[in-house]
Amino acid sequence: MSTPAPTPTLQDEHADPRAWFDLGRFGLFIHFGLYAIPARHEWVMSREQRTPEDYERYAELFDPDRFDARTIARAARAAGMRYAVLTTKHHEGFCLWDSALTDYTSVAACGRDLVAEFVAALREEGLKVGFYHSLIDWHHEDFTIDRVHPLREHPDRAALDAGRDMARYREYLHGQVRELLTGYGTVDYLFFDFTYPGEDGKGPEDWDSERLLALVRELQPGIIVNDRLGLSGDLVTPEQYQPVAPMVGPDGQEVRWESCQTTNGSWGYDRDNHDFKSADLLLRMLVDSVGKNGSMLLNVGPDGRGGLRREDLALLAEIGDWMDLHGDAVHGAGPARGIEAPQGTILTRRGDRLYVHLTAWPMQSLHLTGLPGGVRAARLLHDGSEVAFRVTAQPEHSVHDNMAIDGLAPGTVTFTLPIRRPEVLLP
Ligand code: H79
Repeated sequence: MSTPAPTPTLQDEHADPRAWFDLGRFGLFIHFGLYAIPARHEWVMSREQRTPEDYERYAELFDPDRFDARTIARAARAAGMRYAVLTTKHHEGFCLWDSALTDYTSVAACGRDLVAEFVAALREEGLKVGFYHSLIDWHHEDFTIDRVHPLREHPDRAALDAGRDMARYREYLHGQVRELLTGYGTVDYLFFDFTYPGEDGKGPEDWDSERLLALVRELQPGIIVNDRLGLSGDLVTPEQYQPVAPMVGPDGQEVRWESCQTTNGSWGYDRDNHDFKSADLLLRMLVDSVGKNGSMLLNVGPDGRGGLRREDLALLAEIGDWMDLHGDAVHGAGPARGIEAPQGTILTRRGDRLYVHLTAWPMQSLHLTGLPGGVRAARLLHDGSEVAFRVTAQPEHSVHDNMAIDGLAPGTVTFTLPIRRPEVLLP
């Protein structure tokens, strides 16, 4: 078994440029692009096999008068998030910054550098700056047609593919990453998306991942980069699932990880999809990540005018209400190693404090075993009120291994919980 990674502490923040991430645990993902206009998932161009010429017309309609980076940054901050990540370019190829390498940008479309607005707003709110950047580009004329490309079933696929040159696309990709990492000050986090090797796919040779990663590290030495270049990076990003345990690399050692999650199953604005998760569920997922030494990046997809959905705003506000009272169980917290979580609970730990998240309200009492050093006090987190407990057998009595008191194992602490479920306690 590998040595457990210690829970990061505030001191680490100065020594390690990546400690902010390990402490922060919670960020906002923003998927915004032309796909907000068709408003049926960010893969619409591929799913509906739209030609670039046809799809390009959305750029003429692009004028996100309700995209307000400050509103987004404030909502993230108020939700207890510590960083935010914006799609600088998604697979459709439309760029949200003032790229000198293409006219397919928000600046050409509506005169706005949304990346610049985003970065300024984040800094104002004290949030760390994250960029998402798509390796895939369905608009670029040199990007070869593969199995997810919109032109994959085009009758003239071969002719349309002739003359495309991934070497030229690579220069474009690297050039744009250089722009993003030189033009906006410190960038703390970078999410590349994605490698899909094999038949008709693309991978590290297509991106020249080694050179690209070296460029990233040269330009932003303290940055956190994910592993979707097809090389190991600084973190892995399980997409729309919670891993069963702390994630490990090929060598069995634990790795930094972050689950990226949606509020309704779609990343980009999906107008008719109202299948939203509850704030309860999202908070349980967040706490689940922390309890497994991970983080959570929660996505919202602004609409065709750039406004946040009413449902997303309400979720962020409700999450923020909980985080205001319970943030200590998330920020700077980590797994409670070696302590078994009773059914219906998720455990997190920060220093000598154990947080017991009750995902189902138990019948009056809760039994915890194997608490190192016993228990000094137990309180509800939201109001500081004490919770009665008794130690059924002290750990030092555990030599009486086969003695069970009240039917419980030695060393069990029994907490007597208020009969009435406090309104705001639980995720
Ligand atoms: O930006 C969001 C999504 O649009 C993007 N990543 C998040 C953050 C994403 N969508 N899907 N995926 C990443 C993985 C997709 C995998 C599949 Fe396929 C696409 C399965 C089938 C089609 C590519 C081709 C991988 C396997 C076959």
